[in-house]
Amino acid sequence: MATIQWYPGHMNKARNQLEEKMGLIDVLVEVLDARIPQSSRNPMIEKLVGDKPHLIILNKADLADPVLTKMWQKKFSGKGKFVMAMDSLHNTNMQVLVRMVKKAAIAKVAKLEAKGASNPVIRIALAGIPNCGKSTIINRLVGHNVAAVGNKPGVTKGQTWLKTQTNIQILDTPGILWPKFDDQEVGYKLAAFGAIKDSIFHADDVALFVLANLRKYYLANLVKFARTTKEQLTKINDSDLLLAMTEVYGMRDDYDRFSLYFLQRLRKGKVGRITLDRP
Ligand SMILES: Nc1nc2c(ncn2[C@@H]2O[C@H](COP(=O)(O)OP(=O)(O)OP(=O)(O)O)[C@@H](O)[C@H]2O)c(=O)[nH]1
Ligand SMILES: [Mg+2]
Repeated sequence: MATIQWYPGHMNKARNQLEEKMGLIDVLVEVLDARIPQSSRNPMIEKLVGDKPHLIILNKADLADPVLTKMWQKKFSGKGKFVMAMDSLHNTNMQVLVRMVKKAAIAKVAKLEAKGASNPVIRIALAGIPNCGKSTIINRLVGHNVAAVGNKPGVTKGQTWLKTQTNIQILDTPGILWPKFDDQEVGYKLAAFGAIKDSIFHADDVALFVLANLRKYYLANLVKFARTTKEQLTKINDSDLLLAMTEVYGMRDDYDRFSLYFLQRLRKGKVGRITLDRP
C-alpha cells in the first residue's frame, strides 16, 4: 500500500488559527463524513475542544448506510457530546441543528443571562476534514449563500465569522487533516470520499482498496455497478476486476481514467449508500 498523506502548510495554519479562536467559541461543531465517521475524525479536534460543548454532525447521511449511521450516532454520544446525522445538501430546514446548538450552549447562555444579557450571542465554529460539507451547513444556517462551496477539498481558504437570523454567530474554517495517519486505511478512505486532493494519490490504488471493501460488505452494489454476476466475481481478483470494469465502461485499458471515474461515481452515491467504517 503506497502511503497517502496530505498536510500542507495552510492546514497547519488553519489549525493554529482555530486554536487561537477557541477562547471565543461556545460550541465546537465537528462535521464528519457519515460514510467514514471514524476516519473523518481529526484527532486534533478532540484536543482543541477540551471541556467545551462538542456537537458532532454526521453529514452526507443521504450517501451513507443508514443502519451504520444509527450505530455511529449511538457510539459517539456521551458526556458533553451532542450528535446528529444530516443531509445538508437536500435539507434546508436547520431547526433541529439550531435547537441542538442552543441545548449545547445552555450553560453559557444561563451564565450570561444571570449577568443581565437578554438573548445573548452564541458563537460556534464548524471544523472538520476538507469537503465534508461545513460551508454547505453554514449557508443553510444563514439562509443564503455566504460561504463558498465546491465539490473538491480545500474550497474554504480562511476563517470568517458569519451572522445568522438567530443569535448564533458562526466561524467557517478550512478543512483540516492531521500530520500523520496512524492507520494507512484512513488515508485511503479519506481519498476515496474526496477529502484529499486527487493529484496526491494514485486513483487505481484507492479504487482497488474500495473494490476490496465493496466485495466484503456491499457485494450486491458491486455486482450491479460492475455489470456482472456474483458467480463471475468469485472467479476474478480485484486487479482483473478493475480492468474488466474499465472495459465494460468503454475505456479500453485506461484503468487510471476509469479509477478516477469510479471514485467520482462512488462519491456521488452512484454505487449505493456506502459506509466504509464499522463501529
Ligand atoms: N449528498 C450530499 N452532498 C453534500 C452534503 N453536504 C455537502 N455536500 C456537497 O459536498 C461538497 C463539499 O461541500 P462544502 O460545503 O464546500 O464542504 P467544506 O467542508 O466546506 O469543504 P472545504 O472548504 O474544502 O473544507 C459540495 O459539492 C456540496 O454540495 C450532504 O449532506 N449530502
Ligand atoms: Mg468550506
